[in-house]
Amino acid sequence: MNQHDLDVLDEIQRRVLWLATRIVDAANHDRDAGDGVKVGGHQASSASLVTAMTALWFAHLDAADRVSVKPHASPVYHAIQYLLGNLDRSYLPRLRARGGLQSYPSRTKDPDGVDFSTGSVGLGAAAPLFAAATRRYVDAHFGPRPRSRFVALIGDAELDEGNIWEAVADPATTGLGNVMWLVDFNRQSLDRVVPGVRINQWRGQFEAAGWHVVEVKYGRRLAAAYERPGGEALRNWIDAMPNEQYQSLFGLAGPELRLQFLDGAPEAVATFIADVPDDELGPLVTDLGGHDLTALLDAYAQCDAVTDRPSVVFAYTVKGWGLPIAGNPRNHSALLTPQQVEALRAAHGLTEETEWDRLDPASPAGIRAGERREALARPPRERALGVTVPETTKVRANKPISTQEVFGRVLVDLARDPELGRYLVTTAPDVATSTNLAGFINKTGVFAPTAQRSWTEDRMLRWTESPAGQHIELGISEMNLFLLLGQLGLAWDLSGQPLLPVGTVYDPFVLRGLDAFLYGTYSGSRFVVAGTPSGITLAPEGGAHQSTITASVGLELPGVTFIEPAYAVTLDWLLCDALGQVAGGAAPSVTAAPAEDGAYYFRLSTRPVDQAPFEAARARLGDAVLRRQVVAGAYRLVDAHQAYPHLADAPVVQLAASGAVLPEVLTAAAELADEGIAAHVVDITSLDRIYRAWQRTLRQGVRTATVPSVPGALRSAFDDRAPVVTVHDAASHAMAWLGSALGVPTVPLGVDEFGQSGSVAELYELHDLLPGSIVNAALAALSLRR
Ligand SMILES: Cc1ncc(C[n+]2csc(CCOP(=O)(O)OP(=O)(O)O)c2C)c(N)n1
Ligand SMILES: [Mg+2]
Repeated sequence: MNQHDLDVLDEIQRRVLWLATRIVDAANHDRDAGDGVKVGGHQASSASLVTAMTALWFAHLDAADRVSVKPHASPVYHAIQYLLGNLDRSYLPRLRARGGLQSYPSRTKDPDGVDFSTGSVGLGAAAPLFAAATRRYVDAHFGPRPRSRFVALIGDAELDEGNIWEAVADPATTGLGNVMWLVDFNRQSLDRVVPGVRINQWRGQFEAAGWHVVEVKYGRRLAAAYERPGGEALRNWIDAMPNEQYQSLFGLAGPELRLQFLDGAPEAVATFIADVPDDELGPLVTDLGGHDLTALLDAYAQCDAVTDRPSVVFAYTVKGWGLPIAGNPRNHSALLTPQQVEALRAAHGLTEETEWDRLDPASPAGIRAGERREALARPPRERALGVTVPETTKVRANKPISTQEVFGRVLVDLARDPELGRYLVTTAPDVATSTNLAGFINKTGVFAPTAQRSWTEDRMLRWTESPAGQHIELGISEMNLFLLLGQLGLAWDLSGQPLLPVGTVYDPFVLRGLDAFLYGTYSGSRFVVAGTPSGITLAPEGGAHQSTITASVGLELPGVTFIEPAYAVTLDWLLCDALGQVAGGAAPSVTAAPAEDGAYYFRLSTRPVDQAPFEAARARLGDAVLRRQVVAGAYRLVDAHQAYPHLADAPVVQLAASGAVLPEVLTAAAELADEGIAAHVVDITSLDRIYRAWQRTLRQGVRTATVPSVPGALRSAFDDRAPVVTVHDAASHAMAWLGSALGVPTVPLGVDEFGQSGSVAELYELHDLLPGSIVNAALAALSLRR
């Protein structure tokens, strides 16, 4: 790049630094919400990345590239989008304001085309890696897209997060030559200067995982000094100096700085810098490569040249670069004072009238911005998959069968659909076979970028690895599972190809990947995940494998629809409906609610369950009505008055349950009938949907000051006068709200302690889930009537 172009970029980066700083300043000093809560923002963290980001957007990226921006650099991103002309000026004073710019980059809420949401440190680094893995899959199956580079701009302390190393280590992410991570190596985290010199350890870790590592350590001034006779000593000393000592230099000047710099240094260093005047010493020894445009552009080019593995650039930077708080160990959340902002404004040649201006379109910098805006413009992407997911598959169950087994069979059946099957992609963290994906894998094969020879013959499981495979196998990392699912579910946007992603995981370990699960759904991703097996019903497996709080998690997660079917046909209908929603509403969904956006979490079991009671309900209600109710979240499996006409005037109780415990509930209903009590049995297929239906009517009532009605999803399955017993192989709390919704006494039964090994019957006894306990709970519920 010639000097003229460098000068133009330098002018742009100075404006970016000003705008990013002022955006945070305005949020804190130009607005007053009057609630006493600090607004905050990160001027120092932003300044640290100004040079690297200016170089990317104004000299390196293409329209097809996708970038994840470190959470605390969101002001820099918005400043750049503003200068490019992609963000309206009215947003600039509205960082952290409602409807304004989000504190951290958000795909779904920011107005200027954020590629990856970030905020929970570590996840934003890994996301582009899995997006690149997704692209590799998409290219292999649907033909190559225009080449994209997947870039992550990450803080150095983010490397402390374990999920980073899980992502780097997984074979599914190896060899991705279109990935570049840029580590903003400012040697500071939130609280402190990162102790010691970590770079060598990190370099080793990346290289061991097969990554290409680049260091951008020195700026031009330092590099030139090293070339002078004796410069070697200076270089060795700066390289060896602990971070803490180096950082302490930023606050110093003059002889004081010289003294601190030389503390512990060999004589040769003192001699070498003896002729550097005091006022030049600071700028010299703090001249780092992460603020040198040429050094950075050169590093980016080096990464482009390495196409067979991911690259990571360690860019040495200054936290607070160009600001009076530069390098201060306490600068993470520090804000410039209004006086400091004023001085900065003047130093950048701006006034209060011109401070928010874009670059003059007639100036070289403005012309550059205009050219880059055009070069980076993206074509619109199609979100929906143009296929129809059937309402039901051909899977039949004539004998007792578990939901986990049905899940596997439904997937195999859908994979046979010539139109739909090719969009299905499954993934699991080393639990594909134990979660019943073997049938799907036998049918479609395992994905590998190049065909792999199979060394063993297994007639039960054909583990054929090739670019045509539709299952992506991961190592045991539930974080990676949810990160990959999240990116597969965004392939429509980031890779121009909608997919139907399906993941499986042991239900207890959903919690292990929970932050990445949240990350995916917060980013607006759509996928299906099955947590299986679940609860204490996987009895002999014991307490370490028994999930009890996952139902509550599924119920409460925004952007996730939690589904827990008990019978084969209900699972078939619900899974087809969910995939239809993922496909983009192409399925004739029967949910009364507006189209759902997000993920579908199926909590399943390995317990074989007799299907006859469901067939009886089906005969009674008919498929059309029944399917609508099943998908809406609840249906009456047994209507006591129809099953036992002689109990027409008997006391009525309702037993509500989800999943594996339904056989005990049915037995309890029969025993209650023997005692002269009419017990309806309600199978709750989606606790989440009926909860939301209830909430919707309540909120409607609250907002319009009207009397809320009982929502349809509840009315068709429940009696709003009879007391309720809820029965769940999960924490009793998850269903306990039903009594409130219906306005009746409720006795919630569930698992509120850690489990242990045993048979299903033994454990159900231990946790009061056997029919006898359910009968007693029903009597208790009846006695609570007023
Ligand atoms: C998972 C998570 N834990 C903690 C935080 C709070 N936090 C925000 S930034 C930060 C330090 C980040 O340091 P670094 O990555 O080096 O960023 P920079 O120095 O560039 O600001 C911490 C602990 C967070 N955002 N996410
Ligand atoms: Mg840092």
